[in-house]
Amino acid sequence: MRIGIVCYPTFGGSGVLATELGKALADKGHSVHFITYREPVRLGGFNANICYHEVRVPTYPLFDYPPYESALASTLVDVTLNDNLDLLHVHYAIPHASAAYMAQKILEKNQGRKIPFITTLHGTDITLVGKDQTYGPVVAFSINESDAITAVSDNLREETLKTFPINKPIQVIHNFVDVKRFQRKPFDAFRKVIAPGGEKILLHASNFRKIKRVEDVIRIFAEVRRALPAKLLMVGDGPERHMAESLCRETGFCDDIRFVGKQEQMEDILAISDLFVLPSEYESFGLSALEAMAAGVPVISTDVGGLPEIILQGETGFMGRVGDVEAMSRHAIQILQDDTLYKQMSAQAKAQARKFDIHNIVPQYEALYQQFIGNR
Ligand code: GMT
Repeated sequence: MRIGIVCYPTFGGSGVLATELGKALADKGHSVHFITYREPVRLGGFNANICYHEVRVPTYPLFDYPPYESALASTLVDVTLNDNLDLLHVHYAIPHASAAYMAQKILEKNQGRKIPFITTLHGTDITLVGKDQTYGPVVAFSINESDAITAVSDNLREETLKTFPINKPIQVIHNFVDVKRFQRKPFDAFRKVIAPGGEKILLHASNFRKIKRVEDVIRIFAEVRRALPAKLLMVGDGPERHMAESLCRETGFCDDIRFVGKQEQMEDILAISDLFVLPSEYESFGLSALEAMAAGVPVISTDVGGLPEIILQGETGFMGRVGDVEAMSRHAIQILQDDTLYKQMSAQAKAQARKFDIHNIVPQYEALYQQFIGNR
C-alpha cells in the first residue's frame, strides 16, 4: 500500500505514535510518505520505503498568520498525485482532517479520483482544543467527512461522541509500543551519574503543559524524598517548566531533581528509572506510561481518561484521583520500599504492555486501510 501520513513532527504522543506506525508499515513493505512541516523526531535513519515531504509555509507581509492548512492541503494534493498514494492517514484532527478533506475535494474535482482519508483522534484535538468554539464546527465537520475515524482509547471515543454530533462509527485502535525496543539493558554507568548513592530514580516525561500537573510530580517526589533517598528526572519542556523549577526550589530538594529537557532516547532513560509519574488532569491514553510499562517501570498516575485501560490498579502501578498527591506519594513510597512488590509490579507491567505490542496493533490499521484500498 502507498500511505500518506500527516502528523505533528514533535515529541507529543500523537506524532510519536504516527511516526512509529509509519516506520512499522515501511518495515512490512508498504510505501510510507510523511507529510508535515518538519522531519518527525522519531523518524531516525534512512529507510528505502519512507519519504518525508516538507510542507513549506511561505511568509508574506500580509500574513500575520501564514495559512498552514492551505499549504498542507496543497502538499497533500501534490504528493497524492506524484507518489500515487492509495490513502491518507491523518493524526490529530486539527487542522489535519480539514486539510485532508480539502485535498480530497480538489483531487475529486480535478482528477475524478477520490483519495480516502482516515482521521485518528488523539486526545486534546477533542477534549481541549477541538472543543473550543473557535475550532469546533470545522473539527466536527472534517471528522464526519473522514472515510474512517479511529480513537486511541474507549474513553476518547466516548468523549468524542459526547462532544460532537458524530454520524459514523469510531473504531478504537489503542496506541502501541515496540516492546522489544524498551527491554531493559544494563546501564550502570548512566545510573551512577544520576544516582551515585544508589538512590531510587523517579521519572516524569511530558510537554509540561497545565494538563500534565507537573506541580504534582514535584510534590509527589518531595514526599517520596522525605521517606527515602531518591532522585527525580524531569524529561521534556513546555510552558510549566519555569513554575516547576521554582517549586522544586521551595521543596528544598532541588539537588535531587534534574530537568533534562527534550530527549529522544526514552528507552535509555527508562532503563535506569524505577518509577514513572504521570499525575495528569486528563490523558486520552498515556503513551509515555505504556512505554514505561514496556520497560518494566511501574506507573503512578491519575485514574483519568484512557489510563485505566492500560494501567492495572495495584498490579502494574497505582492510579489516584486528580490532585490526590497524598495517595499517589503513599503508594509510590510503598512500591519503592518493598522489593518483592516492586519486582512483581515490574513483571506485571511488562506483561500488560505486551498486550499493546506493535505486532498486535499495527495489523488493525492495515486491515482498516485494506477496506478502502480494496475498493479502488
Ligand atoms: O499529551 C499531550 O499533550 C500530547 C498529545 C498529542 O496529541 O501529541 O497526546 C495525546 O495523544 C497521545 C497519543 O495518542 C496520548 O497518549 C496522550 O494521552 C494524549 N494526551 C492527552 O490526552 C492530554
